[in-house]
Amino acid sequence: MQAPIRRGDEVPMLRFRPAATSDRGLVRDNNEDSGYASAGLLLVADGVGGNAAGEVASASVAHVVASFVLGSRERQDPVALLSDAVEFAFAHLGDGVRRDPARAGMATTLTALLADGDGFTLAHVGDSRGYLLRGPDLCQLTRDDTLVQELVDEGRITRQDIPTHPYRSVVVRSVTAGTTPDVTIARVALQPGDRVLLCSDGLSDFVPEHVIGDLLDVGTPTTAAQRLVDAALAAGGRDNVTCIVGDVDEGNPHVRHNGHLVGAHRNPVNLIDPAAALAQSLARAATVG
Ligand SMILES: [Mn+2]
Repeated sequence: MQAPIRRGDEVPMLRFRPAATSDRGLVRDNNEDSGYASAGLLLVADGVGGNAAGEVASASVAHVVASFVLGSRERQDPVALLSDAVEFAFAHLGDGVRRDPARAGMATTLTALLADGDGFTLAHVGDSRGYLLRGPDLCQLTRDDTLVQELVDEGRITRQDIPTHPYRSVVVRSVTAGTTPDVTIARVALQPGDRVLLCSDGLSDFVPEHVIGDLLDVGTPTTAAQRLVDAALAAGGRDNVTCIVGDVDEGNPHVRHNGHLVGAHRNPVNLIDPAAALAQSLARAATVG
């Protein structure tokens, strides 16, 4: 990776030119993915759980993280901001289960990329993915929290075995009500001209990586996100699919607008308690230096 970008008088702030597209797909009855894209935050969440709880998990976690970022002040520690957001999101899912026990076991992946003006911070848990396209080269920023990835790491299977492995869909970590989330948070060095993609497994399970790279390399963030979703649908659309694309660009990421909401996140009925999430984010911003 590159050396971290330092902010000084001569170093401009960096932000995203964001785009977001989500589709229910051709087989599923509802869309349990949620997405968010703004100048300061890109996010994808893929929920699971019966009785519409998958929608509630992904939408509520997306809302909590976006609220914490929108409510934060400049120059707050981005690692602390994201870890506090994830911790509250997990507690918030617990509240959601107490309000409706039919939601027990609901969970979601989370992949979020924050631009704070000085640089970029990634938070990741589950099997959604982050990719970086720099020039012609596509690299994966995230490591899948899946059983098959662990088997690859242990040398027991190869990457080529993953698409046909019987346990390929087993996710070993996620943001689950009632468990402590084991989330990876790391600084990521990005530079102007980079393009990043956050996607749910509805893309990466069905569209080969070299095709993802080719489609990501063309057009605006909006057209690239739409073409990637279209490719997942053309491959059968067997899962909900969400693609969040951001071009890294000079500018201020601390813009107070709502950004693009897609998937389950678009429907307020999926949020456990939007007022509680906002109040918690403002209370945090008031107390954190
Ligand atoms: Mn999925």
